[in-house]
Amino acid sequence: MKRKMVSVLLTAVMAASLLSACGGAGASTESAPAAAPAAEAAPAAEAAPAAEAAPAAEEAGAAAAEEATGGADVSGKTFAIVVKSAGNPYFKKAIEGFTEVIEGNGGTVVVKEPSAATVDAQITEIQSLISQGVASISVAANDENALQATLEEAMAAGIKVNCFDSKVNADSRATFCNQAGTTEVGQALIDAVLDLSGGEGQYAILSATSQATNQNAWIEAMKSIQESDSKYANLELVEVAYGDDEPQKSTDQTQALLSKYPDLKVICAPTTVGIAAAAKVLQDQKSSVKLTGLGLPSEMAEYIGNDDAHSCPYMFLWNPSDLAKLAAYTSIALVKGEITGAVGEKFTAGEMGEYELKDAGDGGSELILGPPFQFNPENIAEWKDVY
Ligand code: RAM
Repeated sequence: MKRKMVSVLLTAVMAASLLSACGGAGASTESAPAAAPAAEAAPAAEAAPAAEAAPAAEEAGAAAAEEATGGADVSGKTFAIVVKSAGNPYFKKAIEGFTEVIEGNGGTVVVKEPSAATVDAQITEIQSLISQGVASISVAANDENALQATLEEAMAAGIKVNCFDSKVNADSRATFCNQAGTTEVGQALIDAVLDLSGGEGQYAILSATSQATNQNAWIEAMKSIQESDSKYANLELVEVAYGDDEPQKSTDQTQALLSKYPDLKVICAPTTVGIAAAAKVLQDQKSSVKLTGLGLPSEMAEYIGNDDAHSCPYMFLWNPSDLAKLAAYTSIALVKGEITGAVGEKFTAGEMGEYELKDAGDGGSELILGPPFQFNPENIAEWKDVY
């Protein structure tokens, strides 16, 4: 009951901002005000436990709490989150968001952070979760197909499986919590390359691992958009390099790109680890090569600017904490049997509002958090302390 009351108060504080920040899949990449309140509402969650000292309000709020959370109390159940790899600040934020929702609704969280961003490391972690008999697994996949046998074994054992950030194939999951439309991300990135190159010339992509489903999907989207419109005809993609979401390897790959391609104009890094490493190399070397991609504002603030002293004029991302909150609510809905993962099903993701499972185009379903958000010199100061 107390937990439900906490949820009611949280809902009251956060509902309006979160609804607009997370439910607006149709908004543009310029929707700065929509995303800001979601992250700024986070401190309210820390204040919430004070509400547990208000037993009188508890009774009155119980029914409303049940309604507001979709009846999300999952006391006694264990929810696992499996990230791509340990030490990535993006996933630290995701784990925080996931934990806040699960523990806020009475559940227990198990966090698995493989030492490297490999599928083998994830298989080992998932096998241990199957032995442990968790209720649910949310995974950011290091490979689209290679987790299938292990995740099918988990589902056969009654464990609800969903993915977030980076998906597995449709047979290996109930549903996928996607951060943003794949084409939308690809469009934002190729348009940024076109803009920063001045409309022509060489660009390179610095990716994460060669098997990462999300990076590969965004790169494919960039390539197909480039091929489909003559306005991109004078751009030349010279190489896709892989830094494996390791800072040192990403640094080495950036340096190699600079020496291999003296005429390079732009590097696009659709990975927070890669873009941070590339930014340091370019800015330290006072390189004229411009950088864009997907980055954490906290790591990229010192590199964002419109002058020669800064390597990155602008970049994109979404709130990784909100993405994992959505994965947590999705896990709860699956465990409680409110959804099965079929296209068209709807559920209430707590204070984030109602979500509908959409066709992911791969034979399975997905939920989309919202549009990619652009960070630039005008708004980076506001965001650098948020995530
Ligand atoms: C890295 C990871 C993650 C991706 C972000 C943009 O942190 O590769 O999967 O979503 O970058």
